[in-house]
Amino acid sequence: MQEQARAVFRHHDARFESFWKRLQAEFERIFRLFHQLYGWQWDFAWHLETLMEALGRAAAARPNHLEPADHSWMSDPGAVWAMTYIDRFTGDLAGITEAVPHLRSLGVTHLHLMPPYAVPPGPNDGGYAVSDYRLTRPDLGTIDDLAAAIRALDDAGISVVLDFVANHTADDHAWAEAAKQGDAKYQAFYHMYDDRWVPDRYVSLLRPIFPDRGGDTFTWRADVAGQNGGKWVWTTFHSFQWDLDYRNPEVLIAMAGELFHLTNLGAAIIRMDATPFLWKEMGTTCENLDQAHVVLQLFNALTKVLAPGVMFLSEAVVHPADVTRFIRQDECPLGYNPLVMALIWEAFATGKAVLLADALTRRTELPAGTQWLTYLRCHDDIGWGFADEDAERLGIEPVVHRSFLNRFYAGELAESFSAGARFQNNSITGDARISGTLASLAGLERAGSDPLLRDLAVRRILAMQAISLTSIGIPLLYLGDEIGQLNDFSYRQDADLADDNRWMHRPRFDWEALAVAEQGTGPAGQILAGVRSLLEIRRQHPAFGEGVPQVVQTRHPGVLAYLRRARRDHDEVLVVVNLGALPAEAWLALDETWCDPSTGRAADRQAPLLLDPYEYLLLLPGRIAVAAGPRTGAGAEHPAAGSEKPRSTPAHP
Ligand code: OTU
Repeated sequence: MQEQARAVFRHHDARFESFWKRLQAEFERIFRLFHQLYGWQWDFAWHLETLMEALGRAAAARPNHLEPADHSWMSDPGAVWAMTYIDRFTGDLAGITEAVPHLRSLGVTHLHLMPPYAVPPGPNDGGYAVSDYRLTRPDLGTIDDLAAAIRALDDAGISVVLDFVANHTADDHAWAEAAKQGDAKYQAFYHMYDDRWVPDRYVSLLRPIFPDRGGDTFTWRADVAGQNGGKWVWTTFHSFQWDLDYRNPEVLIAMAGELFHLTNLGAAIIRMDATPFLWKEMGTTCENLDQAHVVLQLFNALTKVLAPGVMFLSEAVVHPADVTRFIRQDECPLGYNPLVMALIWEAFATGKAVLLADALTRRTELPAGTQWLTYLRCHDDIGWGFADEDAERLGIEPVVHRSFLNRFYAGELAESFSAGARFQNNSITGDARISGTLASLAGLERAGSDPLLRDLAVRRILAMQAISLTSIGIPLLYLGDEIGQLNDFSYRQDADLADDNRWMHRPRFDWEALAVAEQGTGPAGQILAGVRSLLEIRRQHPAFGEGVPQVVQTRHPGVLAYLRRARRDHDEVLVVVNLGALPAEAWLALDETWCDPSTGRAADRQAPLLLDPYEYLLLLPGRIAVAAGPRTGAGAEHPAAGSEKPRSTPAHP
């Protein structure tokens, strides 16, 4: 076996040796996980062999320049992620390098390029309907351009994040086409049925993810050869996204092959799309099943052999306890934090810190070697994914509260500052999610040209960013938000996009607005300067790279305060944020005095801390004299934001 495998590597003996070593280290795990899923099949051993052969071939084909990465960045406070659609950012892959100066100015270390792979003509869910992982969308460039862009970004110190959409393929993927022709092997790649007998057994327990489609998870496809002139196909998302059936080992092996191929393009991180849905089992909700975790762990073990530096990111937008279960060192060491995201929005709608503070306290702990990605907006909608039981414990009725949040952010309430829209309103359950850009949802759109409202909106945006960038995990920016881009309704003119209002918050990146913002004036300039200085402070403090926040009582329901601490350098920062549009008086339960070294502004339990509307402070332990700290222009409005040098703990005078 070893000699057979060595032959695949031809003359690359050293590379073979290291591959073989990694395989030996992982094989037991691979065997166990594969056996857990398919051990009952008579041809189990043959499938395992096929999988191992694919792995060996991928390892032999892996380009030489891709070295194992080091993962110390995970606790580096300087790690910053950004995400974008290539076409909407720089037009194509070749243009990406032109964006490097802007990315650098934000300190971006990781860039998620939304799916660049081949898609069907017509609607394709922003690339999440993949026709072929080995080809790119022609308007973006070729697959070689993709590899070159990854390499160029890497040379500029920016690691690339690419998607693996494991749950489904597009309905024109070669496998789907073969299934349409009646090829039994490929019909068994998907969940497809001649009549409603099986679908109806499943459907009563399934949650419609895109209820606009009418509440059915299955789609009748007359173009699939079947006894009744078509078949019912399992389509969790859109009718053109066909769910794969991982109970079939051939599916896992085939998708592993695609994963290997895309891993060899050189991405440092693979974003695992829609992880909760990977495995279906009758009599269950078909979300978050144990086998979905096994599939991911198996992909993880295989990738450890192929590309030990590559790391998975889990995209799960479900109950917070289920979200956390995907985040493990041997599964997806990184995971989006949709709970903190949603609760930051909740906190600014209600002007109350209680739910967010509770989540930061109880729901942020993760296993060692893993980390959250914290964000305010991504390309998707905002779902109110807090746990019912958490809300109830705090005296909040969850269904009523979600309904309030939807009305608030859809701009249906008189007191709302938001210009958002409902996404996938479920008329049966009354449930909905929210679309809109950060700036539009946070009030900049509705502010119009009113200087007072504009000022409030900018403050609100920066206060939200302050929490997103300092509360937990690694920060993620949706590019365009750093210059306050507003909703874009041009998608309504494009027939392929018109029925998905998430496109309103996916505007083309406005390079002209960036050039203006660089002058530092206007809302865009203030937002950009504020975000940059928050990121700059973040970089200087190991406290933001590790551990979980410790909430500090403020005796004001609308003031959130938390402490970040690092073992490294005994670094500590206290973050205080006024969530409301009115000045607030907080009394912080602190044992010592904390202060802003640039202004000398101090907080302790002896005196109230007076905060301006949406003001945020980043305070350090100790008291210093007023004139002692550096003060720069950028920091004038938000005092802590200006200091450039790494801060050591200021001494008591
Ligand atoms: C993901 O989101 C992607 O981020 C979306 O852009 C895609 O449309 C979708 O998958 C299909 O590929 O429902 O509203 O628990 O909630 O995977 C967004 C996870 C989504 C799902 C999530 C999904």
